[in-house]
Amino acid sequence: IRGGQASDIREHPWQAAITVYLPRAKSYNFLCGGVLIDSCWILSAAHCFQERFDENRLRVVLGRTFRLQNSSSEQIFDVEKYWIHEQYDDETYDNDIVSPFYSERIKRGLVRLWPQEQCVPEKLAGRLVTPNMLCAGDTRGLDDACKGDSGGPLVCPKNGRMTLMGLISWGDGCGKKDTPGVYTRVTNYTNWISSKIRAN
Ligand code: 4AZ
Repeated sequence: IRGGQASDIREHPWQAAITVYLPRAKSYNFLCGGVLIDSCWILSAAHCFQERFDENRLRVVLGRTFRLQNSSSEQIFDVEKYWIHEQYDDETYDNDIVSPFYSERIKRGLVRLWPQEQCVPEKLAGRLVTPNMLCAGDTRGLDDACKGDSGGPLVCPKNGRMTLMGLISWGDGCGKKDTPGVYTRVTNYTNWISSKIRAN
């Protein structure tokens, strides 16, 4: 998160950290964010899994405020299986390297949804924007998602509940004025998500 504020996992208990075992380091390393959407079901960004990691190398951590600090509220889960969307297109993820410079503590940022007519390549270094994406940003250009946040949730208050609207996906840099972050438009996938859960 660029800008934003230090937060506590209890403010967004659905936040997950996905970690991958690195044999050379003999340790689990942070891979991406995720969001708990049902018991035993996490949603994240497909580009985090482009390397097609074996399931037995992956772990999901819930309930932690600090990335490397155990907590009495944490729960760690093995991953049984994951599904990358059948139409996922990795073309537009040039240099999508994983940075090791992560915040040690969970953060939150405040952004506003952008009108779709302003969510266009002209605002995003010419990169393609599809109807499966949504834009959100801080009008002050301060708070924004950034490297390492991918797969984490964008939530909006709706009828007194926080509702999942987006998954952090990409952007043109971070925290640039008049440049939004780009998120997977989760509402386009409710049928896809339900079918995966139902079938498994
Ligand atoms: C990234 O590299 C990334 N400012 C995620 C979100 C944004 C930029 C980059 C949006 O994972």
